[in-house]
Amino acid sequence: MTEKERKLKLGSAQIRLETLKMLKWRGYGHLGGAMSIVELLSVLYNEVLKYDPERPDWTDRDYVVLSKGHSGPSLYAALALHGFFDKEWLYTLNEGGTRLPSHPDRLKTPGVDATTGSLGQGTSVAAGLGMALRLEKKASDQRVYLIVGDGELNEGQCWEAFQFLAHQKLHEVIVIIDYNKRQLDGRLEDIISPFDLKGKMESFGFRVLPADGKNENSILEALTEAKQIEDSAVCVLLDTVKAQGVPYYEDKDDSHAPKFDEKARQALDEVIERLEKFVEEGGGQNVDSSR
Ligand SMILES: Cc1ncc(C[n+]2csc(CCOP(=O)(O)OP(=O)(O)O)c2C)c(N)n1
Ligand SMILES: [Mg+2]
Repeated sequence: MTEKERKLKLGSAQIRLETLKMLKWRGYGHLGGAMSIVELLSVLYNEVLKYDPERPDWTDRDYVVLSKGHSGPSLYAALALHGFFDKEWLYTLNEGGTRLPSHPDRLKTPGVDATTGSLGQGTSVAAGLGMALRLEKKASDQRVYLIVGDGELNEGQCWEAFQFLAHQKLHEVIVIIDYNKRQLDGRLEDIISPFDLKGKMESFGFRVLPADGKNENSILEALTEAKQIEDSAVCVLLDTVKAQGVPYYEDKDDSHAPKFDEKARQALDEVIERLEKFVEEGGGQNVDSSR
């Protein structure tokens, strides 16, 4: 394992750990969709994004639009771990007066670039941010990373925004689809089939880069390639599992926003214990720090 791989795996473990501790403390929450973007968040915040936690409104930063806003908890864990605010804030999730509402609010939380939660809307916000970057002719390596759910794609607004991105060849926005094959109350195939998602995005004019959303290297490779594309709209299609990393909930129908009973709490404790050990050990052995 290279030093970079170790750092990214450790980052994923930390984000998953902090998110699960927070949700377990709360007693319920959007576990499934928060878990399927953990590896993505680790790659973004450890390796890809340009940001400064001391200046969350720095205009030269990269932007993150979590359009599937219900996955706020893992974004909050990533932001806390990367210095935007104190980890203690995590234990105010969803409380009256909190700065961490269940869905992200850019006026409440340092590091949150867009207020989201009403599915579909983040796609248009990201398109606007991307166009603003282009019009302002800012640093050419600046990007907007838009994270969209596969169930969220049921919203027509996504496809309106995608048409705009493709027409404008707005490579300033990197669309990342969390293809976890499930939405709120079941499998996409049983509710509204996405059909061939890759082909669909391509037919809308996108370059589509598939990646394994459970594998940090694969995500990093796809995002690196996505950043090099400048003559087309670009989409990274992440193959993920809803609730990934939490075996008790992986691929279960009720993983979307469970309330934890005794059995679930025990299952969470097992994962938390394993992750704590992994983090204490520094994220794995046999690190080849030369690469
Ligand atoms: C406009 C709108 N309609 C309905 C909802 C309720 N809702 C919240 S999450 C969700 C399912 C989203 O599925 P997906 O995008 O696949 O999310 P993930 O699997 O990543 O959790 C729905 C219907 C909403 N937040 N906004
Ligand atoms: Mg989904």
